[in-house]
Amino acid sequence: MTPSDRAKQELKNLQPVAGNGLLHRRAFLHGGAALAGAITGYALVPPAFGQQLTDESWSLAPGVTVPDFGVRSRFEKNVVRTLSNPKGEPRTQHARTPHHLLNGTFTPNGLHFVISHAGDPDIDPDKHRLVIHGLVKQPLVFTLDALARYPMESRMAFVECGGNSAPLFSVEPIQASVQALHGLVSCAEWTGVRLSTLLDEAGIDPKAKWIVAEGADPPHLSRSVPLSKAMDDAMIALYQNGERIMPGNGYPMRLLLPGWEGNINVKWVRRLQLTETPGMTFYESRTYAPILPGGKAYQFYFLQEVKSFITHPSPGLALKGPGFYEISGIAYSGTGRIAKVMVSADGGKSWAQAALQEPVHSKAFTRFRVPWRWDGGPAVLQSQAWDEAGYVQPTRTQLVASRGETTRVPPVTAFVSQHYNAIVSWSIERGGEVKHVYA
Ligand SMILES: Nc1nc2c(c(=O)[nH]1)N[C@H]1C(S)=C(S)[C@@H](COP(=O)(O)O)O[C@H]1N2
Ligand SMILES: [Mo]
Repeated sequence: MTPSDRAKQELKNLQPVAGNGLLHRRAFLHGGAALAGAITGYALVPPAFGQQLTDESWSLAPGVTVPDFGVRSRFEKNVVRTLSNPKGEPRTQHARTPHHLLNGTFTPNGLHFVISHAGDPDIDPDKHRLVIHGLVKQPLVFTLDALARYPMESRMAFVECGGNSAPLFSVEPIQASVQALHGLVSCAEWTGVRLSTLLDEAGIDPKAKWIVAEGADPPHLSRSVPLSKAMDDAMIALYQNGERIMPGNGYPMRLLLPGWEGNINVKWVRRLQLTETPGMTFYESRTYAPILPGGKAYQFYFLQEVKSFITHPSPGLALKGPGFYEISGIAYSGTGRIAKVMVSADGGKSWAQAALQEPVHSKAFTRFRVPWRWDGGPAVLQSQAWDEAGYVQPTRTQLVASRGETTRVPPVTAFVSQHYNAIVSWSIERGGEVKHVYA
């Protein structure tokens, strides 16, 4: 028996922890390097070593000048956002994050999703002002410089549009990539000033219960924020992954409400008015107030609930033959930390516990991973997440029972599709192709 045959035998002997080949995450460690080689097909026989490394042009002459602003390799050109309105016509623009081409837990700034209802304003930071007024003891106005003198903090946080994953409300599963289906969520490290610090400085009138936040873009997008959230973990964010916020994400400042519906995270924020009652603005009375099956509006429902989806494999990333694969994906909850993610390869009949990438941050992406031995037969991959508050990601059947589907004739169609957080199912076909199914 050659070492590689032996490794193949060991691979067969590995005990799955759940049906359809889900392995314990220590399988690799126990099997050692030879096993890994057998699994992936990368083991070398000794005489072939030398032929593997050849000197290409880049190994023979000095490279190019280091640029003053780094850009990624030209070989990564296809890792881009998809645009719903590439010509910037006068309607909403969406740019979706390519989750199937990324890994880890935070989203590079150029790939953070964007929803801009009237394009990205080109704001001169020296001219931008943030005004706090209304039910306060002392109205205040801040320049960017003034804000920078206050104590700052950094935190990881996802932002997710309430309409992310909306295609999954349709009666039939829509065949599309994870980018098209779930690309309206991203995660970054945001740095800025706690809103409570600024509100304390302004002095809150005891009558104040809400804050109407307004952006500097032409629609002056406005949303009402309960004062309790504003005093909890809200931030006026100035930096995104260490650099100034991207123009599309709110340059030079945005309201960050960790774990809450994307729309209320007002970009280019310029006004915070403290009020007794909510403003009943357009975006909270119409677009982000979907009508539930009973006819009642799903209004002032801010939380992005516990959710997960598998990014690898996923539609468009076909498997290249039976063998070993890592199943990996993203889990997050607007309530707090992710506590557990279970993965199934047999459509929910059996489950294995995935490894969570540390550190697990509150209200931020958590990468989960589980090793899998695909036998080449049919499989249905699913993930289900739990958060530290004990909330569990629902099945699609459960979600649709309370929230409806997009079957109906318009206008209902336009209103039902918000806050989809149910389990997502990828079917692996015989040839390795990945399809979106409802299991
Ligand atoms: N001023 C302003 N704020 C805004 C928007 C906008 O168009 N204008 N879009 C909202 C919507 S619908 C979402 S989902 C989030 C998206 O944040 P991002 O573009 O930084 O990902 O910003 C919200 N804040
Ligand atoms: Mo949104």
